[in-house]
Amino acid sequence: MSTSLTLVQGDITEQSVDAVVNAANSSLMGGGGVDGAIHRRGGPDILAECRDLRASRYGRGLATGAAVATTAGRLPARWVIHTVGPVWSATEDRSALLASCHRESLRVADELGARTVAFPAISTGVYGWPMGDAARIAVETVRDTETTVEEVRFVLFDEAAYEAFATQLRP
Ligand code: AR6
Repeated sequence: MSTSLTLVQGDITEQSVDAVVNAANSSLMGGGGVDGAIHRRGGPDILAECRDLRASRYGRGLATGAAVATTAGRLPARWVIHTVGPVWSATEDRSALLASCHRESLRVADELGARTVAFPAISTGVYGWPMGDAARIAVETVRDTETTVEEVRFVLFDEAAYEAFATQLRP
């Protein structure tokens, strides 16, 4: 079965899905933006699992482009899949790392058996990636990735972000 790509303008912490993807940083210890919102609304159980991950498999942090799952705490989801987007660079092409975030998040989702997964526009906030280019990479990568996920829902915070993703989905 093919994966359907859907778009929603709104807050990712309000999505009732199996897994929510977090635009985290390699420390896994929280931050602003999506990361801050997820920890705030999901409660302390998420950070507790992140600490355990740092104390075990990820002593040096989660690498850029990699992904790992924890509980979703009090969010209306079962899991949070934390991934670390690349910081935008005008001089170095880091697109492969942004693609990797999407591919690896779907690989983790498959391992979990997640059928519905919500993605934010990774790297487009604090990390400065231009929205149109991020939308292109996100949509192309999800389309090209083999996954058992049935719905990938991009959750965009504002209208400009929504339009950028909608442009990529138009035939
Ligand atoms: N729901 C959906 N989208 C949101 C939400 C929300 N609740 N809040 C913000 N956005 P960012 P990054 C949008 O900065 O660029 C954190 O401190 C936002 O408008 O969250 O990958 C981490 O700890 C933007 O379009 O993630 C890292 O240190 C997009 O989500 C760093 O920021 C991503 O913005 C990661 O930076």
